[in-house]
Parts: sequence; C-alpha cells; structure tokens
Amino acid sequence: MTRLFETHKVRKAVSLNGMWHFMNAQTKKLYWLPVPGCWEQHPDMVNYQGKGVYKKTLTVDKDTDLRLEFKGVSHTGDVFFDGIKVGHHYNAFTPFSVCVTNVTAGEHQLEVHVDSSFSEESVLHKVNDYNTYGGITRGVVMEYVNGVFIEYVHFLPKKEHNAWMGEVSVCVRNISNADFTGTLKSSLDGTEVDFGGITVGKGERKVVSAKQTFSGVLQWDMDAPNLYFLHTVLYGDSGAVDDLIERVGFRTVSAEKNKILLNGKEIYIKGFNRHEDHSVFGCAIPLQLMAQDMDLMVDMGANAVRTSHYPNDEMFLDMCDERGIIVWEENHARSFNIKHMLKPNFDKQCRDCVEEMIVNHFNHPSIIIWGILNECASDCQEGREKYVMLYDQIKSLDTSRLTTSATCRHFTDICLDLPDIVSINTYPRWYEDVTPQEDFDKVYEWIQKELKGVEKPVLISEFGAGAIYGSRDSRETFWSEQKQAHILDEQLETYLGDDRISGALIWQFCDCRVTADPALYLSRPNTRNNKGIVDVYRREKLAYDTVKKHFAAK
Ligand code: ADA
Repeated sequence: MTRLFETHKVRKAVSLNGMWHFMNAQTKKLYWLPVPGCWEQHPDMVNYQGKGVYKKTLTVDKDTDLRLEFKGVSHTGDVFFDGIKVGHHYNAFTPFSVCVTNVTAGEHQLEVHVDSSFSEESVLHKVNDYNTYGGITRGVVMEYVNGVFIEYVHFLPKKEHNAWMGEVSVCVRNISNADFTGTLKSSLDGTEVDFGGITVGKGERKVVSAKQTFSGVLQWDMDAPNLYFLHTVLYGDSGAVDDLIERVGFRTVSAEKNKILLNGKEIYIKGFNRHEDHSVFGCAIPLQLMAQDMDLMVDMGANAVRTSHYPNDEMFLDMCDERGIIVWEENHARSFNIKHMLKPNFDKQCRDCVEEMIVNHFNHPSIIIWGILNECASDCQEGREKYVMLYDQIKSLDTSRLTTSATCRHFTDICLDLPDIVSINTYPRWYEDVTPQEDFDKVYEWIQKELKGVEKPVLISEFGAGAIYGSRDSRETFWSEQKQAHILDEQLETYLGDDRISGALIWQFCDCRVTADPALYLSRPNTRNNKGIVDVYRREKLAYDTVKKHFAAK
C-alpha cells in the first residue's frame, strides 16, 4: 500500500511491501527485514549507519515492461534488476521510479543497494537535529506497463466567473522502440475531459493539457474536504493501454495583504511541525501511527501541519486531504550555512528534491504552501541567490500555492521580499529569556522595515520548549514538563492573541532522534530533540492540555 485509494483499474500494480532479504554490507550478516522499514529497528543495527543490500525475488506472470516505484529509500538507492543496474536515487524523502523493458514471464531478482552514510557527496543528509535512518523506508510497487504509460496527471483547479474549472495536464511516456499514436481521456464525477489524439515518439515524453468546466462539484475546504477521483485513460488501437487515478479537490489559495485566504476566506493556521520519527519505526511510519498522529493533533485542535523538514509520505498527505488539514510541505534542507550551500552537489540535490516534491504531490488540495531552505544562509548575497534559484524553480512548476522559508536570522535576513509569506522561527523563554511579546514586537518592526510597505502574512513557523517525558518538577527546572507547559502557555497566549500573525506552528509534535554527534547530543538529552508535545512513543506531556486549551479557544 502506498496510497489511500486505488490508483489503477487498467494498469496492473503489485505491492512489493513485505519481508525482503537483507545483507549488512559491513558485517555480511543476513536478515529478513520488513519493507517499508528502517534497519535500525533490528536489535543488531540500532546504531548502524552505512550500506546494505535488499533482495527480493519477483514473479512476473507475463512478458511485459515493468515500472518499479520506490516511495522512499534512505538515503541513496541503487537498483539492480537481474544483476544489471537500472536506477540510482539520492534523498530519502522523495519517490522515484525505474523502468525495465522486455521482461519475460518468470522469476527475476531485484536488489536495492542502500547507503545511509554521510559523505561530501551527500549535502542534504548530514549531521542534523533529526536522524537519517537507513533502509527502504516507504512502500514499493511493481507495475506492468506496456511500452507507453501515463507518467503523471496534474490537476489545477481554478475558479472563473463563479464556476469551477480544472486544467488537466497529462504526461505520457513512451519507453518502447516504436512511435505511439492513441487517444487520451479523463473523467471526473461524470464530466469528461477530452484531449483528442496524442502521438509520442519512441523514447519520448509528451505533456498534453486541457481545460474543462466542472459543474455541480463541491469545493474542498477545511470543514468540508470534498475530494473527487480523476480517472485518466490512454487508448491505443486495441483499447485501453494504461490509466492513472488521482484524487483532487477544488479550492483556491491566495495571499491578500497580510492575510492567507482559502477559497477567498481568511484562515488562521494553528498546527504542528512534525518529524516522521518514532522510537520503534524510525522514519518509516506505518499507516496506523500516521492515523494516531493525526488524531492526536486534531484532538489538540490543530488544523495544520508543517512537514519539517522534508517531503512526507504520500499516505500522510492523502490523510490530510481527507481530514481537511492544511499542509505546508517543504524541501529537504535544514540549517545550512553558506559554506555548506556552496558545496558542488547543493544545487542539484536541492533542485531534484523540489522537482520531485512538486511533481509527485501536485494534486493534494491540502498542500497550500511550498517551503524551502529552513533556517539556511538567507543573510548573505550568495545565500540569497540559492533562495532566488529555488523560488524561481517553484514558480516554473506551480504558481497555484503560496511560498515561504522559515527564518531564524532575525534582523539580518535579506530574503524576506522573495516569498509570499514571512515565517519566523523563534524560541523566547527557551534559548533566550525574553517575553514572547517583547521578542515578537521587535521582530515584527524589523519585518515591516524590510518589506518597505509591502504587506505579507506573517507566520510563527516554530516556537516551543524542551521537556523530557516523565520529568516532573514543580520548581519548573529546565527540561521538566512543567517548564515546557508554562513556556508554551505564554507563547501561545501571545501569538494566538496577536492579529498581526496569520498562524502559529508549534515546534514540535513529537520528540525525535537526532544524529549521535557531540554538536547535537550535548544540548539534546537522550540524543533527542525533546520539544515534542508528545514523546517518541506518543505519550502526552503536560503541555498537551496547554496546547489544547489555546487551540480550542482560537
Ligand atoms: C530550529 C530548527 C528545528 C529545530 C529547532 C530547535 O528552529 O528549524 O529543526 O532544530 O530549531 O529545536 O532548536
């Protein structure tokens, strides 16, 4: 299972989730490991960072071309089919696929060589305030495609003269040795979108688009998350060749002066930053736990999630679509200084991540914000160039959502003019003993100076305090649950009551493991970032009720 709904009726898709053979490349020991999963969940490998080989025997029941889709391999995967290398991918948090042509019916060997180690080549995965796990950490699917298939379908809802329109773009890929001519059709809630004939040369891709009015559809909103299936079918001479079902919603997103608008109405964002992390499962969060995370956040009164600091598992995004939870999704980049951003692989790895995030997650109505470069070097010209590069890239892929970057470089950031929303990370009473009000007043004044009269929404994208679960101390010593609850109380009271702010996202939903490096663990008891409102097992800290009280009142 990789999505929460059926994605094909014509294309045969077989889940490869289950038990795979695994060899630890360092010890040469053999294991059976679950996919999806992190190898850290095995008692032998709780601290293993390095290489390993996953193997699976595939049974293919007819001669075909295959498309193998990996939703997440952490962090580098080299894919071998019957001993021949067919794919390579870097970055744990974005999906990728490989195609193998002319596969004969029978048994075949699939191997994925996984590397989770840090090196000069790996710019995005490095020592950080969260952990890089190892393994095939999200689902895998084997799909039968016959030479020509639909690579993606993008649906862009638009409201024109009070009627809902949709622009549907379909990318068809031809991996065969012959040119293809056929027809393409989509349908949504009984309305057909006709693309007419399509020709795709051998070895090529083609994107075709069509606009259509959809009457009688209901808009997607936070309190009424109406979703529709968009079924696209590709026909050849002998009938349906391939298909793809996407699930979409009709909604608009915009920013007007200092307000964020969903369907033309102002919204207030109250939510959490969430790392995909759990003591048992690592970053390979199973569906049941995703649902529990969602239930806990909703129970506290949240209406939004920031996928800090990387694109999330698509099943979680599906869940947000279904529950009407607003999503700020962001590229994989946390707290890089300029020296790091100037490394040779930085541009490519960031750009690949942004492209894979947007192309794959384009249709989620819940995503209303694309974020980039959390707390990176936005305070110097060379850093600014990277921000400009990525914002330009986003605009070239999707103009229908808002953009932002969370900054901690208050008073020195020179990039506030670039995004649609100004987002501030700040930890008054935790990293600095200042009241949240005093702190925000100063930061707000600076933001206004920087923006030179341009009005933009302002989000408090991170705030919070640390507490070790179970550490109760009425003297409110640092790291006690009382101290955390008290600080959160003051922060929430300030931010939720200030109408200059369009929303507040707590750092963070759950505690998370961090890299075992002195640069981190010396300030991160238990080698964890302990600012979770629930701990790594989702046990509630005292601050849970504090958050609930404030979110309920807003
Ligand atoms: C930053 C950063 C987070 C986390 C947080 C903290 O704001 O964006 O990833 O490290 O600080 O806990 O200090």
